[in-house]
Amino acid sequence: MPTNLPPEYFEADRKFREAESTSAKISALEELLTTIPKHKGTDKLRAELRRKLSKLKVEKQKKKSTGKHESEYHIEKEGTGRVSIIGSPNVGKSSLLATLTHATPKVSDSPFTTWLPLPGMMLIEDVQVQLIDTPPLNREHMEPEYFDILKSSNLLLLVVDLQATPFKQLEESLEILEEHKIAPIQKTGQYPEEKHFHSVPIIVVVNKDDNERIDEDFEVFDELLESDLPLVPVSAGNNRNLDKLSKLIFEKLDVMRIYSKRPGHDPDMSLPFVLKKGSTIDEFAQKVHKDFYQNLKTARVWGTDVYDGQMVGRDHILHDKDVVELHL
Ligand SMILES: Nc1nc2c(ncn2[C@@H]2O[C@H](COP(=O)(O)OP(=O)(O)OP(=O)(O)O)[C@@H](O)[C@H]2O)c(=O)[nH]1
Ligand SMILES: [Mg+2]
Repeated sequence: MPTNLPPEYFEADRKFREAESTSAKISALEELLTTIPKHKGTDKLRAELRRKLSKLKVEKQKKKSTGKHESEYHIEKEGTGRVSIIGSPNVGKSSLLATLTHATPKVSDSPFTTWLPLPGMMLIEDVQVQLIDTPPLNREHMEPEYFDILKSSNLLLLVVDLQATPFKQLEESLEILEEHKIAPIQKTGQYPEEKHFHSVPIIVVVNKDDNERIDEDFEVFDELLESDLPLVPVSAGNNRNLDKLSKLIFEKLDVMRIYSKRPGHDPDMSLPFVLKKGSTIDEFAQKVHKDFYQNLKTARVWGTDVYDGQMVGRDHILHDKDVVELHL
């Protein structure tokens, strides 16, 4: 790789590698090409990127003409994690998506309003999370692809309605999931191992806890339920406890944010690299650029369990909000 590439190149390169959809990859690659100075030393790199670009454009064209992704259940992954909102009819799933994202799902008093999944992006601190509203869980009309969305999710928000029949709704929802071999990760031990359940973390969102008077109903629900699953009371209608829910979502995604710093510069605090909790310098370097990964000599870290700018090795375990400077 040419050594005299400007900082914008690395920023654009990272956007490209984080892009999930073909269209996002194409626009990131086009931007990346504009950041490379035109001279002999960059000829090879520019040619390689142009080849990649035309391959992606052909891919996009093919998808269009074969209609491979026409299914309305096909939703491209975006952001750091995918969180699906599920539950019985009318519990407030779509209302929750509407309050937490810019998406505008249809909300109504009558059950079975939502027929297709709808995504929205939710910003939790500085991390973008994909939230998907789904049709109500029931036994009559469920598309098999519905369960594929759940299985591709990093977390499920199982919504119940505190003002209706929350016990029954929770029980039924978990039963339907079980019938489709999906088990809460928190309860994996309680499901037969040989049946190969797909396990996914679940948060039970107890919706329509609109005011202090109803808080008591939540307390009773919580006490009687004695569940291993984390519960959070919210009101999508009155915007209650949404911060608490966001925090819990972030926690359950099990990720951490790492900010990169170039030697002699301030750290870039605008856009974190998002890594699985417990990742090391090695894994961070891999995410930043393959050159760093291959040629890394040392790294300096500011943050948890280190003194400012401490030199660390490849196997140093990072923590949420650490700042890292990689040295080749
Ligand atoms: N009181 C109260 N009503 C709510 C709250 N959240 C949603 N609702 C109402 O509950 C009804 C159902 O809301 P939706 O968001 O459409 O519910 P849903 O789970 O998406 O329904 P389906 O798509 O039919 O499964 C609507 O009348 C909402 O206005 C809440 O926090 N408090
Ligand atoms: Mg709905």
